[in-house]
Amino acid sequence: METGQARGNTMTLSDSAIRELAFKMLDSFRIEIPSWGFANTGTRFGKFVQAAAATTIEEKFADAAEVNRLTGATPTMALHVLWDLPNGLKDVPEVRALERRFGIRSGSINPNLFQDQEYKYGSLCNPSAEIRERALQHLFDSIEIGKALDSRDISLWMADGSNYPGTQSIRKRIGWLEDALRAAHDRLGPDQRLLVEYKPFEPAFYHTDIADWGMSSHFARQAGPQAFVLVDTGHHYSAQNIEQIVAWLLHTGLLGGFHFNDRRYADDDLTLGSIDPYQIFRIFHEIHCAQSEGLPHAVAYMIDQSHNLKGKIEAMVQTVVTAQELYLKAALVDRERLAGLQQACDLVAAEELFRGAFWRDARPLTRAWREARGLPADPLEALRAGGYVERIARERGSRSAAVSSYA
Ligand code: AFD
Ligand code: MN
Ligand code: MN
Repeated sequence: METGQARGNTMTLSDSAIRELAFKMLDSFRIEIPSWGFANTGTRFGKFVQAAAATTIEEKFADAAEVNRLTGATPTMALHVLWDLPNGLKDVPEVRALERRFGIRSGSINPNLFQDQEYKYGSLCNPSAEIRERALQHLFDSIEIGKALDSRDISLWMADGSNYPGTQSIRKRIGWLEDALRAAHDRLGPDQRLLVEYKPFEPAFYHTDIADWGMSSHFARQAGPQAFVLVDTGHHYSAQNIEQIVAWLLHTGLLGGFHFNDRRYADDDLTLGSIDPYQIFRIFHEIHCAQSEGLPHAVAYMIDQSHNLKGKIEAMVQTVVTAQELYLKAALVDRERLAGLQQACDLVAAEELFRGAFWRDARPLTRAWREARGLPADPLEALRAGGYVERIARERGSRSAAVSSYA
């Protein structure tokens, strides 16, 4: 059996030490799945409904439970306030009962400040003080729902912005948003966090009010100490160096978490690692480095994908399995050796160590971990063999086709 001796790429640990480290990493790796990932959604060019799609919050919890049964890594589900708790706090008892029934806890709470007609010209940045007030009240209500569900994170994304030069005052909108986020921060419970997500484009195409990590950092800083930045991997221009942004956010103590997905052109919400797995590895590497140096706060790993073509649950399992493998590959970088090579500017040796860790096949280790934890060795295979999707497609078929997206 090959020892763990470095071939210039990964750890200089023995196989058993690598296995122990791998198990420790996988035991601690948790990634949150989005309720909206189980419902019928589509693109602006149409939606292909799936017979197995969830149309109720109960079905979303059931689907999340199946993903967690197969992967052992997804104990929480992100909720979207309007889609999952249409009656607000009144829906909390039902959600609590579903948590107990399916063994899935409510995860981050996602306000919805982008769908109502009144938000046509913005929500928290709308020129109308009355609409800004209503949007802020929805944010306050979302915070209260989070408290009632013992949910730590309020995950805030807004579609605010404009489509044409000269149609809005960018600076006035900055001021309105600063006020709103400070007010929201003051409503947070002691253990809650406000995660401020940025996005440079879509649905606003001239300017968005939180367009990049710098703006998001500013809003988080000025809102208060419980506000952080949320990095959605699809929310960047194609050439951007996301792991450099992550390194900055780690350095400044502002990294709250991620919405993981992959992209070829824009915010495509493709399955994580389907286009550029190396980028996700590089992101995880930055976090492993910071955490090994004592990163003081939690980083929320969340998936933000909702598939129009792939099977919803199959894509979710595929994403979680990919995330586990990339997280583990990055964890097995021999960071001490790498630091020495970086210090010595031994470029090729540093690069060979780094990308060698990316090329390592982590699947034998993830397979061994699953078998040791009583999980299916191949979650995708187990999903197919288990017949869950076929069963729910039979049960839900007619209803799912009738219900609009984001139900
Ligand atoms: C869309 C937005 C953003 C948000 C998500 C859930 O682009 O990523 O986090 O919907 O509301 O993907
Ligand atoms: Mn997102
Ligand atoms: Mn997005």
